[in-house]
Amino acid sequence: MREKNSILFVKPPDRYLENEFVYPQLGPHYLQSFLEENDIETDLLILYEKRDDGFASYDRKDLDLNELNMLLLKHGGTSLDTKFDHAVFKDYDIVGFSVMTPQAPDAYTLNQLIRKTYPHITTVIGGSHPRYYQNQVVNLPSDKWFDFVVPQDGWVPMLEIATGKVVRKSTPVVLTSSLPKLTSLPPPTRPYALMEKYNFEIGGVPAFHTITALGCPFTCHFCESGIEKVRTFSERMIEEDLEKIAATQKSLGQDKKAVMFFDDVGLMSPKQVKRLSDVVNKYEFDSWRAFTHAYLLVRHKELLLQPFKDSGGKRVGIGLETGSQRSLDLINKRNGKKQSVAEHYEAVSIANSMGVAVDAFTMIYPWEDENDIEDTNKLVEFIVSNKVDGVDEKQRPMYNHVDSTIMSPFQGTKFFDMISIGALPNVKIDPAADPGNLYYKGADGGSGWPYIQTRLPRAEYEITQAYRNSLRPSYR
Ligand code: B12
Ligand code: SF4
Repeated sequence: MREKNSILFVKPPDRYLENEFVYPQLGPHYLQSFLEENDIETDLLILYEKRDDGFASYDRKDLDLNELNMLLLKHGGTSLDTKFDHAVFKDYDIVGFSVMTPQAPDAYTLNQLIRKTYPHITTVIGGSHPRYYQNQVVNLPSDKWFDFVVPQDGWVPMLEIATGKVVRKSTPVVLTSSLPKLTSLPPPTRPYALMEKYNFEIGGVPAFHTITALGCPFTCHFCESGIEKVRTFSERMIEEDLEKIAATQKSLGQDKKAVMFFDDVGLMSPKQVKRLSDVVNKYEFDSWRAFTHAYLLVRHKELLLQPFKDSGGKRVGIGLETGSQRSLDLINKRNGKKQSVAEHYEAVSIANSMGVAVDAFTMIYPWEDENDIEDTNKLVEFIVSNKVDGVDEKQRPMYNHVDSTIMSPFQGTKFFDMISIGALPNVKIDPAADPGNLYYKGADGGSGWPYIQTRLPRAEYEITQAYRNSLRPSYR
């Protein structure tokens, strides 16, 4: 009998995504470093599929294990990148899956394989899928269920499982934990062999991403994070993370480097922008990107963007969502406070005139008619044609970028509830929708389709989506 449990984290494949190696799925990396601080070493298995057959349909196909590849990252720093072989699980006592909803069917398939082939293994599921689909996960059939279901924070439950403080029972055990503060946690692991595979640029410079906080003060009805309490990581932790990212980029031989802050509470106030700019400067990043909001840009203008720009900031992400005032009102981003489409136009103009390009996220909503579609087309056409007054690190002109997606109402969102009670006329969700089809941005910029009724037919929305995405620049 080994003295300590041996633990493997698993990231299931993201088969519907255009590129699996754009951003690492950070959840398990935060847990790894926390366990390491508690003298528990863990390995990480990144599963991915190499797709070379083009993308025929946005609808999910069952997982073919022969198509799967695996990158095994061992705690000592060694790694193995090869075809998937389930014998990889054999020597572990605990296998913990980190699962977002579109990954769920594959995670279930892999868990079923483990339960059948290696019954000694305790299996755990964490991540945003069990958070928002807890009932479905707990009620999986017995050949697929997980011994532990962790719907919220993973730090404490994973420590308890690893140290044997909790033991498996004959039915799934739910371990719910929510740390009031995240200030004493270590930064995520950044395994070299994984970071080496990532390929994302900001303003012409290779970039990795991180987050500064969990939760969000806004209330978009299409998003599960609406009014989830904001919990920030400590400044020390963010600094340590940036230091690690910078060191990894250096050892990868990247002479220029950038960082992206992926949370929605990045550029919120002049004070906060200044604070982030100082850290970015301290670790000598050439460029960075973060998210902001249209009304904040309109309100603070250069007070918000100047420190960003002075520290190399080239692009901001903004959820501009729609050019239809009707849809914007329904989204309710600011919890009852009016937000206007006119501010969307103004925010883009302000950023561009300061030499900052905008990555605009827009959506098509299933209640939209020809007028709504036309209004958003106008907004998108404006964004892609508005001139950005600056060049990137490669001295190329900068362009705004647009993502056009079709809203996928995950469980836990206000729109899911509204549609379920018939509060949005002409829209019905397919109650049997496969979670693997619940994604809003996948290969070829396409979206999954979870509806049985929408205001316009699916094909019209998809033609609109393809048109908007076709306006995107060839680089950013
Ligand atoms: C960065 C980001 C991305 C990045 C990187 C992915 C990633 N997961 O890191 C990219 C761009 C690739 C991405 C893509 C998508 N994303 Co995203 N993303 C985020 C974001 C902003 C931060 C993720 C993060 O780093 N969190 C920090 C870590 C610490 O949190 P965490 O992953 O939840 O992990 C904690 C717990 O869940 C738990 N845990 C996690 N794994 C495990 C494993 C075990 C064993 C245990 C015990 C616990 C555990 O412990 C951790 C610490 O408490 C989140 C919102 C957010 N703030 O979390 C959305 C979010 C996760 N994304 C979301 C969505 C919808 C998507 C997409 C489907 C969008 C699309 N393309 O259609 C894809 C799905 C990609 C996929 N893997 O399937 C939703 C997920 C909803 C859902 N039901 O799953 C979220 C919650 C945003 C939202 N509110 O809509 N995303
Ligand atoms: S989509 Fe809206 S509610 Fe969700 S994280 Fe972004 S700003 Fe917050």
